[in-house]
Amino acid sequence: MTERIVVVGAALLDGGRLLAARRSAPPDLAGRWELPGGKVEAGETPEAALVRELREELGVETEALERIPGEWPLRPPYVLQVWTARLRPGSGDPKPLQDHDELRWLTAPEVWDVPWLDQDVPAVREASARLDAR
Ligand code: 9L3
Ligand code: MG
Repeated sequence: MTERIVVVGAALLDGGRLLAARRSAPPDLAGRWELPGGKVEAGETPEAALVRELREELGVETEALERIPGEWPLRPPYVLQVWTARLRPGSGDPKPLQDHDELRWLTAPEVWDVPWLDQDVPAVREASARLDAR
């Protein structure tokens, strides 16, 4: 039996744009862009983890919308799952408070302008399809 630990990533959508966050740590991931999020804690739902992680990392209040089907391998035992999400009204703009040093809102034609983490690429492809649909 293999222990699996879920890492949630947020495809945060606003006004037809997707939020990308540039990691500042750890050194092997720094400079690459990701869907912000982090590890689901014991007893926590993935949706609750997503809301908590975006509050901690970006200082925003969000709502998880729908799971993007699929699951992508990270360094074992971690696997990445992704939900679309939106800002709650009056939440304000995301700020790179923790783990990131730059944020960018990407329109559909800009989605591949940043060097995403390899592990996030399949999920970003799925997320950008939702962007086109919005
Ligand atoms: N990770 C990969 N893609 C993502 C996220 C949120 C996380 N979109 C990887 C990076 C770390 C691990 O998962 O190796 C745990 O993430 P964090 O808790 O450092 O954000
Ligand atoms: Mg994180």
